[in-house]
Amino acid sequence: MAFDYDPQNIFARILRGEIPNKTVYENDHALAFEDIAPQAPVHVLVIPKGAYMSLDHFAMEATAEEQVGFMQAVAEVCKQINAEDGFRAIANTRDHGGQEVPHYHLHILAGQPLGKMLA
Ligand code: DGP
Repeated sequence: MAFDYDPQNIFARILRGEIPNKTVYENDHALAFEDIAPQAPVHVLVIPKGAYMSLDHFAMEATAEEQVGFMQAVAEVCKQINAEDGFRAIANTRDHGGQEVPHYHLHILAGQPLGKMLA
């Protein structure tokens, strides 16, 4: 499928410094910051710096270096949030997945029991 990235999406604007964010961690390939509307005591978004719309776009087209950099950011967030008790990672994807911002982002939710989503 063709991935048609919109450079005006809100996370692209955050990456360009046009909109402030509460940064949790940053490296050459990824930025982690607090979600503006937290759904749990800890709610961090990890995004790649490259122009990828979704998890599948990132998985198919990002370089190995970008993918490693992204996962390093995930690891750093997990260290910072005291993840021993567990957490949930979600990548809403396009319409059926309920994705609102068309720049790939991984939600990391933690800090309380989150219930079971899938039977
Ligand atoms: P999704 O539905 O998976 O596309 O989630 C988008 C998330 O992005 C949602 O939890 C709210 C968050 N969000 C939207 N706009 C902003 C913003 O300007 N700053 C921050 N930090 N988060 C935002």
